[in-house]
Amino acid sequence: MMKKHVLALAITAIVLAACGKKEEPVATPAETTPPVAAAPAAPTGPVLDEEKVLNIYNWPDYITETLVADFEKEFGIKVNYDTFENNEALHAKLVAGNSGYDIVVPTAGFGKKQIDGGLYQPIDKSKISNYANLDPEFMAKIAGVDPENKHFVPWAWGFTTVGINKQKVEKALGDMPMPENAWELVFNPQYSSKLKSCGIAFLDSPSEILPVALHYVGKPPYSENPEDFKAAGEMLAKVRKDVRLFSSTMIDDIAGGKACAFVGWSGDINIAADRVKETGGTDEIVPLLPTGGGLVFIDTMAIPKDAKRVNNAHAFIDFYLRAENGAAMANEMNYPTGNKAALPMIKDEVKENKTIFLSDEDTARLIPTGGFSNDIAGTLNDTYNAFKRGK
Ligand code: N2P
Repeated sequence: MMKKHVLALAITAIVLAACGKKEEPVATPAETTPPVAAAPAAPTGPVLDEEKVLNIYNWPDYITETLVADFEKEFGIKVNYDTFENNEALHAKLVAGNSGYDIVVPTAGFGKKQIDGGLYQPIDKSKISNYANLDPEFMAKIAGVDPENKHFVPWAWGFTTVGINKQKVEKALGDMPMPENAWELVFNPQYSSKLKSCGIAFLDSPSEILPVALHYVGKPPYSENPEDFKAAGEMLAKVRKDVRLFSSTMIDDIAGGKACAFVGWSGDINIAADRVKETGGTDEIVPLLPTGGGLVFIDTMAIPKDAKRVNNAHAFIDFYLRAENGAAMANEMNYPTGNKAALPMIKDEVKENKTIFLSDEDTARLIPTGGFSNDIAGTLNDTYNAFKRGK
């Protein structure tokens, strides 16, 4: 048995050396193996790279506590896990090339131009035994930006929305009732001028702020028309004086009381809410479901075209797609998953939280996933930077 195994490996090595590339071991031709009576099938684990390393680049606060350690232990692979603050930062890394990363987690809509630019290699679905756990309807949505789901495998999804510290906002608004469309809190000076005292925070990213600003002023959220950006920029300029911070550490900023109204990510707002409760705070932190829509993001795993440890990357993706790992993402991190098999393992309190698993009505109001083309990137960045600089 042992000998057979060694022989198979040797033949594989020769074949690989002859091909000059590192790939999945080639099956040994039947004739070369001596017949062994009733040999049990050799255990088939995933094919791994020689280098027992995997470099992952993901968003902060977006992974369950033990996932990396569990993977490392089971597969004997050392994971280097780095984080980026927004899609723009990830994009810059990928465009520069040689990032060293084997898995990155772009938002699907934003990542479309990375696919178009040839920055990713296709996923080999035959190496992902848990692929069938994914919800076909959800995959169909992603196929809108990644035809046939060739490059993107879902990590988690959520929406960018307005969140509040309820007590502080109510106090700051005084007699003014809450607006029906929660975006008014941060985009309408009548409200923002009142909330200035307890702090308004915006996510620090053009691709998060401009779609919701465009939508708010009645333009297409992913407009390609510079005139529309002008309208959004004028609206933003009027509330600039009321914005306290542009944040890349929103959970800390919310839980630490730096802001009472914020444009943030649904799950992160819920994480901040949990943190306040756990530390004995009484303030209620809530992501609102604006009638004016939240901005959907579907974040996905992708393998950069120059990734070095492609087999390890596939092994990790397969591991992540185990139902229990998808469920943990919702249970621990407040982000829903595209993993259908995970649903029965998600806690009732999470499933019933309408800011995590949205009602049909709120889902219908969401701003669908999309992306800006490279042609409008200059206008997008200029509009955002002018807003941030306040000029
Ligand atoms: C980070 C969640 C980020 C999702 N905690 C935004 N795409």
